[in-house]
Amino acid sequence: MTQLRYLTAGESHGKALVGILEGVPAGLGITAEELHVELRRRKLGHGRGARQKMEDDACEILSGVRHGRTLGSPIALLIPNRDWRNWSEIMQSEPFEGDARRKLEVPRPGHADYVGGQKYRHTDMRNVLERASARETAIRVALAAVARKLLRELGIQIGSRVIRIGEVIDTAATGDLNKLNERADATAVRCVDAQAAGAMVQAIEAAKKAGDTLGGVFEVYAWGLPLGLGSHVHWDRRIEGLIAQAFMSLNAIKGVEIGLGFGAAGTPGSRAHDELFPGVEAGTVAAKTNRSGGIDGGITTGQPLVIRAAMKPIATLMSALHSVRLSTGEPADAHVERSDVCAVPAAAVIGESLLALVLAQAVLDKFGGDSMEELLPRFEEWSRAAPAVTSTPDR
Ligand code: EPS
Repeated sequence: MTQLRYLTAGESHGKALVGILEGVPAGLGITAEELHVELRRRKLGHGRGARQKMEDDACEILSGVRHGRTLGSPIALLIPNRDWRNWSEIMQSEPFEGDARRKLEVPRPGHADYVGGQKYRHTDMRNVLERASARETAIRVALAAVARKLLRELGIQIGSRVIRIGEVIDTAATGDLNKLNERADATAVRCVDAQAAGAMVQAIEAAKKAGDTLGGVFEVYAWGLPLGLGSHVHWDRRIEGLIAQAFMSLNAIKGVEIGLGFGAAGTPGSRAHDELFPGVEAGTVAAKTNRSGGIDGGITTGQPLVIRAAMKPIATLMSALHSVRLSTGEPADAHVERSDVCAVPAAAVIGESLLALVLAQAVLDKFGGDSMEELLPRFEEWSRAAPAVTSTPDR
């Protein structure tokens, strides 16, 4: 069993989102404001709908933290949904008969509506929509902010950029990872190149006008890692498997790549791997490339992790797709309700968060510790004993 575990609960238009993170060592400094920094980053991005303006995502720490430091006990977080006031009757937990408002009877193709409704025997597929909604990711980002803080104490950083929205691709080099988030946070769609950002915004506006939606691709990086997270010895300890699972758990993600990813399939072996050279310091090893994306054989090499994920377009279209009214079996336009046109920039920040949770889990599984006091020296000693593969500039 892994040391760090989490659970979330909450419906999109329910009263609140809640989450519990268990296994965080005691003595980690954390404040609600540090959670808010990440929650605000998640709200960024052109293409979100009216709901984003309504929600302030104010997160309350209910337990597990005292006087700004973790206690080692479960950390419980709460994000109230401000929209709840408009849904308090429709979404109430008390028995409530005869209200057909906001009932969902025509499933949206590509959404969980139909399969979820069939599986859980719901005739009103709002009972599926509410939990299938990506609103849930707000609480995951809040929980992950604690994991990020733990990683940062160890010198591990995480950042992301959007590289594609619809047909528009940002081909600019990622550059200095330490400046990545600052640059990406500053553009309207979390990409690096200002010109590409402008074209992406235009593409989103055109999709909106057409009642359509757009997907895209984002890239997540982690750097400052030690060698040795994950393992080659068993399928469920391989770190790329854990990362792929976490990314695939994010709504609308249909593909995940690490390093060269699908590109490796067409690259000869002579150009698909990272040749090793003596490092600058005696006893260390360096690579001029990072085609592996920082993972070999299920184990981190210490080079930056490079993960790419493809998000499909959101399944709620204002120009509805063909579907079926399940009560009559007749063709009908799919259910339409307020939604986003494009959420790829938000997904990138959520991807960072999911990676933080996986990496914090892997760190705690390897080094353990009930307190930061215990964890930190173990981590440092290991990093000296088994130095990371260093990156040398490509010449
Ligand atoms: C979502 C639909 C929209 C999004 C929501 C996710 O909400 P609504 O149906 O209330 O307009 O804004 O995302 C969030 C509220 C959020 O915080 O990310 C969906 O159906 O997945």
